[in-house]
Amino acid sequence: MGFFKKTPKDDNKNIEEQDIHIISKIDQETYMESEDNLKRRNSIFEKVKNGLSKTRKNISGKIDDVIRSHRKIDEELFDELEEILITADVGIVSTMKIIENLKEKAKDKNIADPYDIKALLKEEVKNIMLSSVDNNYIKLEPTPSLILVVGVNGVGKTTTIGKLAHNIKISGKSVLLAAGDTFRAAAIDQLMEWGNRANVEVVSHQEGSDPAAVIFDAIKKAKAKNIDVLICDTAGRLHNKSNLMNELNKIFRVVEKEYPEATKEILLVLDATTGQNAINQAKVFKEVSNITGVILTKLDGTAKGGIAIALQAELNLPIKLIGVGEGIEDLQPFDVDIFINSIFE
Ligand SMILES: Nc1nc2c(ncn2[C@@H]2O[C@H](COP(=O)(O)OP(=O)(O)OP(=O)(O)O)[C@@H](O)[C@H]2O)c(=O)[nH]1
Ligand SMILES: [Mg+2]
Repeated sequence: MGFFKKTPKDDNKNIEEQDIHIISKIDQETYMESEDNLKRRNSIFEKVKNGLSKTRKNISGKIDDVIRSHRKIDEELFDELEEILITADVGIVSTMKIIENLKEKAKDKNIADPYDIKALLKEEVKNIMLSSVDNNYIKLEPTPSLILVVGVNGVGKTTTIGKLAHNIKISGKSVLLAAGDTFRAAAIDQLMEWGNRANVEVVSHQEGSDPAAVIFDAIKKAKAKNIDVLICDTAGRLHNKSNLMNELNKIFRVVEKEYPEATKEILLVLDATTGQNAINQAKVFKEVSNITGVILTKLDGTAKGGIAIALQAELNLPIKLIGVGEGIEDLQPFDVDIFINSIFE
């Protein structure tokens, strides 16, 4: 099962393959009308909810405890809620904003019962996430499109690319992969293996070769073969900022020069289990490149999924995909409503 909108040319494929998750602007609008889309949405919700169970316990569970222990709404209640958000890595700036708005709303609405605070808090978290970015969709249209995947070592770039390639492929688009991580031979092999699994071709050079040259060749091939989506892996070294900047800039120049017509996404992969480190990485990458979105992996392994809120609300980086496990089904589109419902239920 994939999650990209199926292109019309694939309408004749079997039903099983057509039963894919769809999260695009158009489909959001038709969710209300289509039972099918509702089913898909529910299946995404189930996956995401399971993956976020640790974060839910950490946020929702603790909020329930705090609310239960308070008879009235006072400064102490707000302080305790604030602490819960901060320890869940929501980030100080967004936490302050959320609590401030919460206090105001509670006052405006004359809320006196602590039990009513939770729904209000949920609403405020949602507001702050929605107000900071336009949307959370990966832009693949008009084709051809190119996705450049960046991020430090071990965050999940290559496995995510494999899953993404599979999802885009079964949505009916042609996909090509570029093994732009030439640092280790194993990295190239790993991508090749994903290419095999997803039945997608991989452009690669030898270990140690110039990543920009790999991307150059891949673009040439994508053009020659009329490929819809080219996904490029990159090395995750971050010895120092100028090193990273040089390598990425060289790749960006090649992309701009050779593929100006392509719809582009530069997706930063971050490992949610690394907490504040992930935030720092986001800041560095944002400085050196025009990141268009974040793929937040390993949310299943952490209670600090609040990082998604900090990334989106403080750094204005739209989360586009989340990893909630190691399986191919565990890469899911990010949807603010589904996320909030998953951590507040
Ligand atoms: N639990 C869990 N594990 C994940 C998730 N995403 C990726 N992983 C695992 O993270 C590990 C590292 O993934 P890679 O794809 O090799 O990471 P990378 O960023 O390409 O690493 P380098 O190539 O060394 O820079 C693998 O064991 C993946 O299975 C996720 O959402 N949840
Ligand atoms: Mg890799």
